[in-house]
Amino acid sequence: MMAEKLQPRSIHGELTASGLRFGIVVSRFNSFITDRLLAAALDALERSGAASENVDVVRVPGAFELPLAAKKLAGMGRYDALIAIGCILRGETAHYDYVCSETSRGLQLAQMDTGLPIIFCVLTCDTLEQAIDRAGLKGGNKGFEAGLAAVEMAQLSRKIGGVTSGTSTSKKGTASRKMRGK
Ligand code: INI
Repeated sequence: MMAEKLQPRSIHGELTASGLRFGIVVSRFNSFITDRLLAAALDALERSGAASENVDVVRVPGAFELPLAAKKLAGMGRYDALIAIGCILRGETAHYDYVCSETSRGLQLAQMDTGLPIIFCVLTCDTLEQAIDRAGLKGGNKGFEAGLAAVEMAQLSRKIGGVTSGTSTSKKGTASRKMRGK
């Protein structure tokens, strides 16, 4: 039977970035792709109303280094959301699998440990063509999607922030400062 009268409250994050602070960690490896993802992420933040002085870009050598840099940025308590940008392309050895799994695991751990949204904008592709398709060609641009996801999660965290475990940056970020009226 379908419920007919129940109309639950909808809780979601608005796509409004005004006054929010973002950190973007970008890997230099496969920069042909990551630069395009970064440009699209910045475009999404700008179009959502983010200000230049509230967006920082941090470069790391490769995707494997994204988690540590993201966790350190989260610990600064400056940001409302982070975006991790990378591109991992399959080679002839198992190296790809290690970099993929540790990068995704590390970013998720950093997000869960700190309570700060960390958007996963790491392409994991078999071929360069697949990556190009997702960095501005047939598959759109995953960087733009990541920028919007960062805004939405930053706003959602304002609403459902609450208590987080570990070194919660949500207690220190712009959103909570605003909630405390500071
Ligand atoms: N890093 C990437 O970001 N993408 C890759 O495709 C890649 N491959 O294939 O090797 C890659 N390797 C480097 C790795 O991320 C580290 O920077 C390196 O191992 C030093 O820790």
